[in-house]
Amino acid sequence: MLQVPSPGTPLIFSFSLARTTAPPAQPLLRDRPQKSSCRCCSGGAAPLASAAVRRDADEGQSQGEDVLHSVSKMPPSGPLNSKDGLDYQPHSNGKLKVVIVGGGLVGSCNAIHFAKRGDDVTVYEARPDPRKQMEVRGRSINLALSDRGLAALRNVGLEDTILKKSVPMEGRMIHSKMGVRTPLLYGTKGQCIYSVSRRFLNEALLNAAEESSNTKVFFRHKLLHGDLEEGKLTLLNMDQNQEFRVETDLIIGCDGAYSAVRRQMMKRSRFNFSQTYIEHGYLELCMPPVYKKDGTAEFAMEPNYLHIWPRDNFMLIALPNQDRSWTVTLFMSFQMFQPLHNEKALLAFFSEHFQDALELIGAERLCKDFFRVPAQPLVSVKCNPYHTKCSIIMGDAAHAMVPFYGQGMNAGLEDCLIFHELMRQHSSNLQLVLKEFSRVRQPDAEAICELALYNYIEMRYLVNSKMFRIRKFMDRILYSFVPSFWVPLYTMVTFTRTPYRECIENKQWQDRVLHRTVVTTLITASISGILSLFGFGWVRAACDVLP
Ligand code: FAD
Ligand code: EGO
Repeated sequence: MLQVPSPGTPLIFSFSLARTTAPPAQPLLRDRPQKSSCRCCSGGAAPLASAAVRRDADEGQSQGEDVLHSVSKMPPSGPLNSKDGLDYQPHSNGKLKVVIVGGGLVGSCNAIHFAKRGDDVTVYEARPDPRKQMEVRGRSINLALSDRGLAALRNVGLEDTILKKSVPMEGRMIHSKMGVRTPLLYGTKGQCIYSVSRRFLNEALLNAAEESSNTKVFFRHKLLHGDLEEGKLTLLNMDQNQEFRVETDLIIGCDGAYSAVRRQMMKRSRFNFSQTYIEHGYLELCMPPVYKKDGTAEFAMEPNYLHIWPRDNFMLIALPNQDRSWTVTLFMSFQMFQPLHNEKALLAFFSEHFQDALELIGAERLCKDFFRVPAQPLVSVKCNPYHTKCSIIMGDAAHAMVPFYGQGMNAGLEDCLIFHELMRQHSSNLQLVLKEFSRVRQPDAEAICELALYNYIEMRYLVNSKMFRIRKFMDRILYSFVPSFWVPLYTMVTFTRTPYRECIENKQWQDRVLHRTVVTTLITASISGILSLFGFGWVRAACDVLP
C-alpha cells in the first residue's frame, strides 16, 4: 500500500516575503473580443479570441517524442517474439481491430494514437456528438492542462492547436478573506499551466480522430456488456433502440469514473477495486467579463493566474476562459451546502467568506448559477489490474481521482502515451504490452490518486490564505536556492513527467530533511536560550557552531 506523506511540514519559516499586491496585470492574451455572452453561462458564442501562446524554451523532461512516427515506420509485424509464449495473432498483416468505449478526452486521444499506427479503430460514445450540441451539460467547463497532458497532445500533433486556444496561468493568486490578493508564481523559469475548455479539447480530438479513414466514431452508442476474454461486446444504438454485437481484437475502456468496461472486469476473480466518495462536492459558477465603454470584454481579475480562495474547510477556485469570463468552482462538504437553500442564505455566505468574488460575479448571476444544478459528488477509484486477455482500461475508468491536484485528465492522456511507448518498446507484442501497462502504470496512477486525496486533506488543514501562502512560499525559497536539489512536489507532478511514485518518494525525503532541520534548530535554539539565562555565554557560542 502506498504511503502518503504526513500532513503539515512544520510552518516554521513564517516570514512573509511575498508581494501582497498584484503586479501590473500583463495579459498574455492578444486581441479583445467584442461583447458576447460568456460560454460558461449561456452556452452560445464560440470562442472569439485567439490567445498569444507563451511556451518557454525549456519544456521540461518530456520523453516519448515522435513515438508514433517510429511505430508507423515499422514493417508490419510478422511472428511476434514474446517472452511468455502467449503470442497474440494480429488479424491481418499486423493491423489490429480496436474498439474504444467512450469518446471523452482519453478515448478520443487514444483513437488518434491507434489510428496513426494504422489500426482499424471504432469509438462508441454514449452521449450525442458535442460538435452538434448547443450546450453540453456535464462536468467542469475548463481544465488545467500541464506537461503530461501536453506531451500526449504533442505526440498526436495537437499541442499547438490546443495551446492557441488556452489561457496560460503563471501562478496562483491567493485571495484572503479581506480581499487581499497575493500572486505566487509556479516557477522561476516561467513554467505555467494552461486553462482549456473541455469542450474545445474534446472537439479538437474528435476532429483529428475522424480525419483518418481507418477511424469511425459512433455517438449515442452505449456499451451494455461484454466478454473481455473473447473480445465480444454488446452495444445499444440509442437512436434506434437496437442492440447489436461486435467482435474485436482489443477493447479499450475509456468510459470514465463509472466505467461499464471496468464493471465487466469486476466479474472476474482476483480483480481489486475500491471507490471512495469524499465529504465534499463541487458546484460551478460563472464570473462574467467586465465590458469597457467601447464594448470590449476584459477579465474581471488578473488573467494569467489560477485564483484560489482558501478557507476553513471549503474553497473557491477560478480558471480563465477564452471569452474572458471565469469558471469559478466551489468545493465544500455536502453538509455545508445544505443550509444554502435560498438566495438570502447564499448571499450571506458569500459576503462573509468571498466578498470580493461576490462583487465580481454579481448577486443575481450567482443565485441563478448556484441553484441551476445541485452540488456534484467527487469520487476516487482505484483498481488493479488494468487489463484482461484482450482489454485495457485507461483514464478515469482506471483511476478516477479527486480534482485537488488538477491531474485527472493529464494522467489519463499520459496513459495513452505510455501505452504507445510500451507498444514500441515491445514491438507491438500486445499480450506483453497489456501486462506491462498494468505492471508499470497501475502503481503510478494509484500514487496520483493518493496524492490528490492527500492534497484534499492538506488544503483543508491550511485553514486560511496566510497558511497556504507560507507553505507555498517555503517551497519556493528552497527551490530558488537549490533548484536541482529541492523540487517542490507540485512542481515535480505538474511540470515534469517524473513517474508519480517517484514524486511521492521525493516528497517523503524532503519531509524527513525538513523535519530534521527544524528539530535541530529548535533544540539548538532552546539549549542556547536556557544557557544564556544563566550567563554561560561561552556554552552558547559553542552551541551556535553545532550543526
Ligand atoms: P470522461 O471525460 O468521463 O469520458 C468518458 C466518456 O465515456 C464520456 O463521454 C461518457 O459519455 C462515455 N461513456 C460512459 N459510459 C459509457 C458506455 N457505457 N458506453 C459508451 N460510452 C460511455 N483534470 C485535469 O487534468 N485538470 C483539471 O483541472 C481538472 N479539473 C477537474 C475538475 C472537476 C470538478 C472534475 C470533476 C474533474 C477534473 N479533472 C481535471 C479530471 C478530468 O475531468 C478527468 O480526469 C477526465 O475527464 C477523464 O477523461 P476520461 O476520458 O477518462 O473520462
Ligand atoms: C500546500 C498548499 C500544499 C484544484 C497547497 C499543497 C492544486 C493544488 C482544486 C487547485 C494548484 C490545477 C486546483 C495548487 C497545496 C488545478 C492546484 C495546489 C485548487 C483546488 C488545481 C497550487 C485545477 C496544493 N492545479 N491545481 O499550488 O497552486 O496546491 F485549489 Cl481546490
